[in-house]
Amino acid sequence: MTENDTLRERIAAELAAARDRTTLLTTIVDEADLVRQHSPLMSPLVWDLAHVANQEELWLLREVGGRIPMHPEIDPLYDAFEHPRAKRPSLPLLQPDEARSYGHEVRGRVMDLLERAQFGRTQLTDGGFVFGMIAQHEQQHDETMLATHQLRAGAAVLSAPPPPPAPADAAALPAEVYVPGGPFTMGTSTEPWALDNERPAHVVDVPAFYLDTTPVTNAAYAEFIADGGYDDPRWWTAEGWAHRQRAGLRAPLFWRWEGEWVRVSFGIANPIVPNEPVLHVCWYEADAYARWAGRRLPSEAEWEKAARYDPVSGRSRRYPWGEETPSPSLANLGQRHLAPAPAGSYPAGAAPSGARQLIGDVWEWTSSDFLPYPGFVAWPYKEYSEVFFGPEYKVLRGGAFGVSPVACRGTFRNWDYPIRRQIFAGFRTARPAAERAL
Ligand code: AVJ
Ligand code: FE
Repeated sequence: MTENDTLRERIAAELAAARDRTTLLTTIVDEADLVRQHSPLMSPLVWDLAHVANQEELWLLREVGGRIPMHPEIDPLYDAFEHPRAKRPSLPLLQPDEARSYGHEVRGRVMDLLERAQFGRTQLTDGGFVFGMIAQHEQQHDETMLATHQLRAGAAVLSAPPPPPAPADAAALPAEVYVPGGPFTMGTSTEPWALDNERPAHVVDVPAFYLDTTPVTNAAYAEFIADGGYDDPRWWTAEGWAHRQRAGLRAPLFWRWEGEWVRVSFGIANPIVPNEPVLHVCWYEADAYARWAGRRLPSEAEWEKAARYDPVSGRSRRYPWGEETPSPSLANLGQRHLAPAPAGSYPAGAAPSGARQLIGDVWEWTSSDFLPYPGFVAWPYKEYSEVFFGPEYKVLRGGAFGVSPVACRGTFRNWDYPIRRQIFAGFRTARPAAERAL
């Protein structure tokens, strides 16, 4: 097999995996549920269904294949910048069967195109980039649709085996790990499917710090609540406190008090699992918890150094464990499970520092604003990253159980408003290591 054939197979497999997930998430509910808006924060599922097809048509059939638009009149309906999510249900959207056949038709033509594709004739196809971008895009919407499922009221429809129990050494792990100070390489210039905001590779000097070995657990977070953390403005920034008051926050989203804390997960209520990483907290809550704990959130650079820096070689790895693509023994990704694994899971996926679960389980809020790296170039479109850069968005790292491996790596950057809680976000805390004796 030629190198091009190997790439072709990989692309076909990633596109098929994304479509399998999209199909599952959009056939397991009835038509009424597909067109309904389950939360003003989310699009109706039928919008995501046609939007992924429309993006695939735009980038692969039109940009790469030079084809004319299949249905130019629907383009504005599926342009995320034309209509906010809350307004999408009132648009003349394609009906579920129309959206499915549009997606099917686009995919059929893409497979024909892929058959004959010559990679690297243009920057867009070099290394299969734009095909990888479209597979990642569909998987990102599969995660968004999973969040819509979590917000959906009514009987549970999704199910998956629970994550494996914590390994034997989990309870005995040190609370924090040490990450040495000094320069490391952040971002990438070589990862073929890395998106524009992950580029270019650049050196950042990060002073020594300590980082939680695992994400903060439900039990630890419940202590913050029990200690009155939601009622003490000392722990909150001014903006965070104002938001806590306005929004009436008193526990993570989907928690309710029934004499004990109960969490609703994909339509099923259960007492919180003490050693499971906390989920569905906003940045303000994570930041307040950290201050209550006498700590702080890690910066984005600290997070990436903890996840990628190998002190032995002095180089940055693709993933905490090395170069190998994620597998079920390394990380909880890909919607194989519908919950994070217990804190301390995946010892094989640990970083050189000993930190576990940096990839998978829960997105981790960092203290950092979403900003371009030095030398950033918007590519191939400004609306992926550039229009979001600025202090309104905070960066999340590491991916969650709902994230596909194709859309997750040590350099991957996610972002959202600091008030958002419907995403699969948790966090871990850090502290500077200046006091460490040499
Ligand atoms: C990277 C998750 C913030 O959902 O807004 C999907 C991904 N961009 N379609 C988003 C995305 C365009 C994006 N996030
Ligand atoms: Fe999109």
